[in-house]
Amino acid sequence: MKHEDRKGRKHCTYGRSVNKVSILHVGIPTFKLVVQNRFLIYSDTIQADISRTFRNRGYRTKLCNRVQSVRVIFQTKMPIAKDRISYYYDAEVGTSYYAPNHPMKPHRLAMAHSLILAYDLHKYMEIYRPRKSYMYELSQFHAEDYINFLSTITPDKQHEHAGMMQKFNLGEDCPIFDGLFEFCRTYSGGSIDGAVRLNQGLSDISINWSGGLHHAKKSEASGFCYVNDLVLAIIELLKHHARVLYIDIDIHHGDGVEEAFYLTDRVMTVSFHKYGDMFFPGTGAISDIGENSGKYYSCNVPLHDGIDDDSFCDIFKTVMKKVMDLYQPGAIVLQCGADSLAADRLGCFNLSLEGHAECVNFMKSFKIPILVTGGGGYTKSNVSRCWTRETAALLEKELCEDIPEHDFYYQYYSDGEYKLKVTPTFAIENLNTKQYLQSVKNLVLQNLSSLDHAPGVQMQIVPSDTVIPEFDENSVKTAERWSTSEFVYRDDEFY
Ligand code: V1D
Ligand code: CA
Repeated sequence: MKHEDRKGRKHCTYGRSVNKVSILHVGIPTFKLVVQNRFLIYSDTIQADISRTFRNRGYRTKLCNRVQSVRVIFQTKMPIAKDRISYYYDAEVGTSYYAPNHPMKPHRLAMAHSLILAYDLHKYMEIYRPRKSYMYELSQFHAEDYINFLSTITPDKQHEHAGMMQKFNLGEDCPIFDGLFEFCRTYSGGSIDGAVRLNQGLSDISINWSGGLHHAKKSEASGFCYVNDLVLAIIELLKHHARVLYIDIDIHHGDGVEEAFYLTDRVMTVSFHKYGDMFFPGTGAISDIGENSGKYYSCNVPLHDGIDDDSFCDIFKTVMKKVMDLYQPGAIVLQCGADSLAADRLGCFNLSLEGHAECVNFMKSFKIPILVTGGGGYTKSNVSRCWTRETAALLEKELCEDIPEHDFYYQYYSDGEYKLKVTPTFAIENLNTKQYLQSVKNLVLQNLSSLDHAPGVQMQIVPSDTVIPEFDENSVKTAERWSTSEFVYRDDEFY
């Protein structure tokens, strides 16, 4: 929506939806419901539901005994509390540089952050500069010798360590660059802290567009990923939740996360990806469903080139609705790799921003604590468009299609006429026929129907949120050891 300010300049504003409950009650009330010290009266048929709705929205509610009262006609309008969203970004990750001609450009993170600020979205979130995760936190998943190597190797020394470079799969896809280990500590710190905030009930949604590096393995870098922040965040969520659901809409298979939890029913992984033609990483067949206790708790949706919004959203919603019904997770981690968009430099799907964001909206609609991360994405201007659009979706804000002027405006957004849109191309044929998609759906739903309904778990002694193991007391300052991500005040510092 456009409006003029007092000086007559035109500005864009974002549809601000004022959330209101409007309840008209006619009848003889039997229960008294107190919401934030104001009381509302309802009949006994709807009171439990209404009370839960308010509680889920963050209101303090108290349900009192039956009220002996007269007939009332009662109408109330109450604002509903918005989702509390925490957002993690450190400018240092946005200046990291893999290698000349390498498709992974962390600069896309600086562009996305800048666009999010240009649209004023920071005003509605808590902005954090993530703390750097510690070695012992990384070792919750990764092998110590691998993490030690990552922490000491430098570009000039790498040639002296050819054996280790090969052992840990470092090289062309995963080069050693200046500041590599700090980069890993920062993007993983954001995802871990995002999970901690969800666990503590301080946020409903955590966003870390710098995270989502789903290919990293226990002792191996892979596909531009060194440390698997998603696995680390899920391990954190498992301290509070019996079941965690991982969803991956990057065009590549989420192999690192799947592998980490392949044998357990406490994490269900669902990846949508291009499969076949030797497409990286080559895993993610529909028949890969998990093993031992994890049998049926890994789910793969293999797709062909050119999938469009309608087909993708249809299969995504069908599968995820069934997963949510059966698995009933306590928390969700959603990897939103933007290489599934049309015109991606490495990808071959044909999604628009709307199709991609519809998946995010769909998962948000279940109102379960959710960590949302980035991932792949190789057409920089579209990556920043995508994650800005999805930040707005999570905030329930509408964005003006004209990109606001900001630092990167002229250099990067002329490609789409300075619009916040990604146009699917007719030049790409959708090789996913109706029959193919139906057969994938049938097989996936058949596998899902074999899983136990919401498996229980004996929650034993739950580790504390920030486990500090034994280590050299003198090597780390006390304040540093216990610190969490730094809150960035909204009006004074936006990098
Ligand atoms: F084109 C390149 C130029 C320089 C360095 C690497 C590449 C490149 C393009 N595609 N590398 C790839 C993929 N690697 C291979 C290798 C050939 N080897 C035998 C394997 O095909 C890797 C693609 C990684 C995709 C990463 C990701 O988008 O899924 C991601 N998600 O989160 C972070 C990254
Ligand atoms: Ca995927």
